Amino acid sequence: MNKIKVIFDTDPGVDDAMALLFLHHAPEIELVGITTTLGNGTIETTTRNALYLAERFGIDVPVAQGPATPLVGPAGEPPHYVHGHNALGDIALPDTIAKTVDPRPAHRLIIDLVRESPGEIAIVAVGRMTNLALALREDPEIAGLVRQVVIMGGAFGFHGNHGNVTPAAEANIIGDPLAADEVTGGSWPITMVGLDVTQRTQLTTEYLEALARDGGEAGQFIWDITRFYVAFHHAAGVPNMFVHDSSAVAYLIDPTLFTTRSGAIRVITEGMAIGQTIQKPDGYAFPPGDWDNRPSHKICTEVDAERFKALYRQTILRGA
Ligand SMILES: [Ca+2]
Repeated sequence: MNKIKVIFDTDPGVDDAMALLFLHHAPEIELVGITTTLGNGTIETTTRNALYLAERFGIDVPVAQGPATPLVGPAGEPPHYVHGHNALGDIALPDTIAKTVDPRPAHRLIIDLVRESPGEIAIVAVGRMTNLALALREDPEIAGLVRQVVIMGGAFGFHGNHGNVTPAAEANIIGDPLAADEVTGGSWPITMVGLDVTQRTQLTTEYLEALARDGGEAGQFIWDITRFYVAFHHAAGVPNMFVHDSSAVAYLIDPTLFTTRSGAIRVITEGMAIGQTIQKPDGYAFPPGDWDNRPSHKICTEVDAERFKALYRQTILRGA
C-alpha cells in the first residue's frame, strides 16, 4: 500500500494530540513533518507540546515552529479554560525534552517537504492557517504540488453550527482570518472539516474509558489529557466531548465517512462577523461578486459519527 505522506500543522492542544496519535497509528499514513501554530497555547507552548508528543510516542519527524502572531494583529490570550495552562489538560510534563526544533520556520519546512515529494503530500491543518498562508506567499507553486489539504476549521451553518468563539466564527479561522481567506483562495485541493461535522461527533465517558482500558499507552494518555477538556464541555452544558481535529484525519483516511459540498470559499476579515466562513455552492448563479474567480473547494456537511468513532478506536488500538 502506498502510504499518504502527511504534514501535520497543529497547535497542540488536547484534540490536536488525539489527532496526532490517530495519524501516528493509522496504517494508511506516513507522517513526514509537524509544523506548529499558536492557538491553544502560545507558540512556545504548542511547539514544546509537539516536541514532547513526538518524543514520547516515537514520532521521528522534524518539528518546525510557526510565528508568534497571526498575519495581522496580536496573538491574543490562549484559551486556558479549554485546554489547560499547558494546553495538554494540565497533565504533568517533563522539565526537559531531548528532541529539538527544526531550524527552519514552519512554512519553509512545508515548502521543502512538498517540493521533495511533489504530488504526494497531504497537509492536515488543525490550527490557524498562518503557516499555510506564509508557505503560499513564499512559493505559490506548491499549491499545484500537494496531494490535498484537509483543514479543521470554519462553520457553514449545517446542523445549526455557525461558530464557537462568536456566533459567526470558529476558533481556528478567527485566529487568523486573513490567512484563512488567502489559503482558501489558493488552487490547492482543499476540504474544510468544520463545526458542521466536528460537533456531530461526540465521545462519551464510556468510550474514553474503553479506550484507556484497551488502547495501551496512547489510550491511557488520551484519557489523561481529556479530563480537563471534558470538564470544560460539561461546564458548557455539553454532555460529551467534541472530536474536532481528529475529524480532519478521519476525512483523509476515509472520505466516505463524510458528505461534502463544493464551491468557492471566502472568509470575513473584518467587522463583527470577522472569521465567518461562507461558501458559494457550485452551480448557484449570483450577480458578479467576491466569490468569483476563486477555486472551488469542498466543505463537509454530514458525518457518519458511529463509523468514525469505530475507526478512531480501531486505529488507536493498533498501537496497544
Ligand atoms: Ca487544533
